Amino acid sequence: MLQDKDRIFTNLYGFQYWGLKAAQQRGDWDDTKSLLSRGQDTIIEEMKASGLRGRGGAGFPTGLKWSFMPKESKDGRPSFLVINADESEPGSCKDREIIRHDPHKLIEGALVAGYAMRARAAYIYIRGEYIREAETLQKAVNEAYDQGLIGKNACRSGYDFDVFVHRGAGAYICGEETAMIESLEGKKGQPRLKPPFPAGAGLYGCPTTVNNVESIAVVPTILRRGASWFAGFGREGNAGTKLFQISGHVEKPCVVEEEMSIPFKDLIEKHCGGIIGGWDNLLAVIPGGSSVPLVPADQIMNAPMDFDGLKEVGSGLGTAAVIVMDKSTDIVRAISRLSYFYKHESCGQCTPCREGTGWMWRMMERLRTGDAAIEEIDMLQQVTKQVEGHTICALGDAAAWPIQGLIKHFRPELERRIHEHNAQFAPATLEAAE
Ligand code: L3W
Ligand code: SF4
Repeated sequence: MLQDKDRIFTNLYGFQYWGLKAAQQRGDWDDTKSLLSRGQDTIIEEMKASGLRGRGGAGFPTGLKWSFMPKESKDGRPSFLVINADESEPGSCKDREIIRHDPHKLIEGALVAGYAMRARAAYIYIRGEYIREAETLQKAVNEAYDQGLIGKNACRSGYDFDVFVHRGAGAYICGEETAMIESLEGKKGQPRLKPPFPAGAGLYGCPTTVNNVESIAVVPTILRRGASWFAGFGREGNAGTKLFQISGHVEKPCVVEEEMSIPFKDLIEKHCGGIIGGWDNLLAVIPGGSSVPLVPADQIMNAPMDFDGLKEVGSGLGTAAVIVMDKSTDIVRAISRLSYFYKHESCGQCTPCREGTGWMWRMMERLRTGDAAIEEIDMLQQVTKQVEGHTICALGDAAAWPIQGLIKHFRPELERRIHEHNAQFAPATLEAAE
C-alpha cells in the first residue's frame, strides 16, 4: 500500500493553494529546464521504462504512444499534444481534482511531454460543465506564461511551447480522441475511423498525441524520481500509483491515490471505511467507470485493482472509477439507466450504435418492469453482440458490455421479474380482478 511520501498528488484535497508559488513550494516547476535538457529520446525511453499506461481508460503504454510521433516535421507540419480533460465517464472525477488543486502539475507535464514528442503546442480540452475548473486552469496557464515557464523560450530552454485551454460543450463522445480532434477543429464532435491514428494524422491533419490529464500530470514526478521508482509500484505490466474514485454504497466516498494492484477489499477498507451495512451487504461493483462490466461481490473481493486483475474477473480498470452497489440497489434499473446514457450520447453516425443503443435501452426497460418474454433475455444478448465490435468507436462496446455483465451475473433476477410480472398480470388474475 502507498505511503504518504510516495504520493504524486500531494494537494489532491486542496489543503494548500493551487497557484504557482504554492505549487513551486510543493516541488512543481523545479528546474524543469534540466528535465528538458535530458533530450527527447531519453525522456521517451524513461517513460517507457516507467511502465506508465494511459489513465483515460484504454491503458495504452504512454512512452510507446509518444514514440509514434515523427522525429522530424514533414512538409513543415507541426505536431500537437492534445490533453483529454473531457472527463465524462459516469463515476469518473479524478481529472477534476487534479485541475482544481494541482493544475501546475498538468501544465508542467504538458511542457515536458510536448517537448519529448516535439509538439508545437498543447490543447487542453476540458469538459464544458467544469466551469470553475476551466477558470482555475486558465489562471494557472496565465501564471506560467507570465513567469516564462511556457511560451517563447519556455523555462529558458530555447524551446517555444504554447498551451491553450479549450472548453467542450457537454457531449460525452468528445472524450473519444478523434471526436475531440474534430471538435477542436470547430466541427461536430464525431469519431473518425482509425487508422490513421492521430500520431499519423490528427489535429488539422498534423501528427498528434492525445493523452489523459492524469497521464500527463504524473510525467514530471516520474522523471524527477526515476522510472524505476514508479515501476516499483503495482504488479508487472500494471505499474505505478493511480487515482481511484470510489462512489456509491461505501461509508466514505473519495478520490484517492493508491498503489496499482491493491486488492479491492483493502482499497475500500483503507480509504472508504468499508461497505454500508458491512461486507455481507455488497451486491456488485463496476470497477472502471460505467463502460466496463459489473463484477459480483464474491468475485471482486480479492481482485487486484489493475488492468490485468480486473480483466481476469471479466471487467476492466477503465478510468478506475469504482462504483459500489449494495443489496439495496435495483441492479436492473441501474444498468437500464446506463443504457439510456449511451443511447443519449451516441453521435449517431454508425447504424449499429445509433439503432442498437435505442433497442438495448428499450429492451432493458421492459426487463426492468418485467413486462417481457423470457426469450427476450437471449435476444438482448444477441443485440449486444451485434453492436459490440461493429462500430466506429468504443461507445458501441461501452453500451453493450454493462448489459452483457448484467445478463451473465444476474440472469435469475431478470427471470424473476418476468415471472413475477406475468403472475401478476396473468389472464386468470385479470379476470378475477374484473
Ligand atoms: C498508434 C496504433 N496509436 C492504439 C492509440 C490510440 C489511443 C490509444 C488507445 O478508448 C477506452 C474505451 C472507453 N498506432 C495504435 C495507437 N493507439 N493503437 O492508443 O486506443 P484504444 O483504441 O485502445 O482506446 P480509445 O479509443 O482511446 C478509450 C474506455 O476507455 N473508458 C472510458 C473513458 C472515458 C474517459 C473519461 O471520461 N475521461 O476517459 C472506460 O473504460 O470505453 O474503451 O490514443 O490512438 N497501432
Ligand atoms: Fe458515433 Fe456510436 Fe458510432 Fe461511436 S459507435 S461513432 S458514438 S454512432
